Amino acid sequence: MKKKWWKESVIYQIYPRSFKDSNGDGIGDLRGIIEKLDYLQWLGIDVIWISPIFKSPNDDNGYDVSDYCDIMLEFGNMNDFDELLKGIHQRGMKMMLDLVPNHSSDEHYWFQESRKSKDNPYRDYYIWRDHPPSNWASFFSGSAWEYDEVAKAYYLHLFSKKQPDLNWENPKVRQEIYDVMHFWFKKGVDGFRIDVLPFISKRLDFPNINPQNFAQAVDEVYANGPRLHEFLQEMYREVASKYDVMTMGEGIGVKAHQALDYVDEDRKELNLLYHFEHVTMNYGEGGKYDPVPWKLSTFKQIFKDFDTAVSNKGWIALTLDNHDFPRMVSRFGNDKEYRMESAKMLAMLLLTLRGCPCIYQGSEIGMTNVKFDSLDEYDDIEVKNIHKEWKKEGKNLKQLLKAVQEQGRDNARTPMQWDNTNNAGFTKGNPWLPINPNYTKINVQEALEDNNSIFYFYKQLLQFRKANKTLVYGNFELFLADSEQIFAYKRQDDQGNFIIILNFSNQQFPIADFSFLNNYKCILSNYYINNDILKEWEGRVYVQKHKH
Ligand code: ISL
Ligand code: CA
Repeated sequence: MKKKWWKESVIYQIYPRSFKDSNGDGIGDLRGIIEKLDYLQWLGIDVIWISPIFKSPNDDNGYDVSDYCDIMLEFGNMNDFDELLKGIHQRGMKMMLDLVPNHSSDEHYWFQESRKSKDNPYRDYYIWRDHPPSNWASFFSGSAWEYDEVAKAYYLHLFSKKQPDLNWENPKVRQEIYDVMHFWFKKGVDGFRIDVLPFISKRLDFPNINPQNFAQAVDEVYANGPRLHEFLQEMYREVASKYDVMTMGEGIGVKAHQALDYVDEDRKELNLLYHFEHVTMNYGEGGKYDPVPWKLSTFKQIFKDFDTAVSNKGWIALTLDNHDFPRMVSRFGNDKEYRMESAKMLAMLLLTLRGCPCIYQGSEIGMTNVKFDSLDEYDDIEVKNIHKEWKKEGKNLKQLLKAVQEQGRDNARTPMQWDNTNNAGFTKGNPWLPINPNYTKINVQEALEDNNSIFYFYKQLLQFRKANKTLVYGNFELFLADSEQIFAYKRQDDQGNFIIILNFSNQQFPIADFSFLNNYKCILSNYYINNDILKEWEGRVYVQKHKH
């Protein structure tokens, strides 16, 4: 297995709007991030991935870019950016930006021109049709085809109406995006996370989808289009190959058997695939806001399948949550009686699997989901649109509120909880989204003062992973695949041999007859006591005793 700096990296994701506000306008910003760089260095992460910071009208909080080479007004300016990048590098860390190549904002100059007339040079930058050629649906409710009064035609938008899809068939569009990448790489940026990458190549026959099964439409119609890999190879050739950088594609709609095509070292496309089937595995028939219970066996199988798929030839990213999903401790742990234990146990999972772990801001202090009392309090465009839709259709809004509380994206977007002063020390003004009321107990200051905190457990695990490269490069072997309570696996190479066992439940579990633990000793746990009973949400790392 080839060794690379990016394979050994642990990534920390910042959602800048919610990280730290430096000027009291209630919105996090670049200078806020600068204030917290020592904190991130102290935690021990390697790469900071920052969700989009580019100029944007914020219909989808920056995932609608109106100028790819300028900074969002609310976040600061290019001087702030340069200082931030320098500050990150000075501390031995790297910076990964978030590229959104599938769509721009409708306020982007390209779209403003494009809609003007059929012979405008920018017309073909987007996907226009005289009539909607299909029933494609948008992620954010309604049709994916929108009539534009100015253009007198329909344009495609897989996300909001203010996020028209770019036309990657047009070589000029591809060149524009490559130029953007060059612009930031020349400044010294170390990589890109690439938003909804599997969507950039469209099926031009626009086949109708089954409106009852959106997930299927995503996997089988929207993602992995016919020219996708051609575009990725071009992107590598034209841009990434010229720098020492990392590229991480958000793998929406990518199944395990397709994963290697994205990251096979010989194919020269991407470095990492950010897969996330396990965070959408609880979508029910009605999709995201119709959740069904999830099973540990399925969860484990997904990790196993992706690991097996890329094995020694490619690399993946590892995630348990991000700005689009509920908080990991609320979702996969127990954020009530066992918040501390389960948050630590999940950290152990994240930091001992093969791939690049992505820690989402706040996970390192065990931040939890939030419950707003009414749908009107939610800010997310996805919720606003589905709320409108359900209202119009006279559907049960109480049920929707419950689903949004459980599944909504704002769970992860409430501001970072720094201390127990007003507004959790996030802002001196009015926060753009309410603070989770549990900030008085769950905050960074508290965590730093408590030796036993989730924060210090992350720090310890990060050091442990650095010191034991087996946890980076070693093979992964799953035990007890069918267990709905225990996640156990081995990590192994010629440098070492580890077994990790994690109890995903509120019940204790006897492990005396786990024969695979013979000749192994426990070297790390989220509990103090160590015997033949795994405690509730206990996680342990075992190491092989010296061979005799
Ligand atoms: O949260 C989701 C919708 O229910 C996800 O499926 C999400 O849309 C998907 O992961 C793509 O997300 C990315 O692109 C979106 C943006 O809204 C998300 O924040 C971003 O992570 C459009 O740019
Ligand atoms: Ca601000």
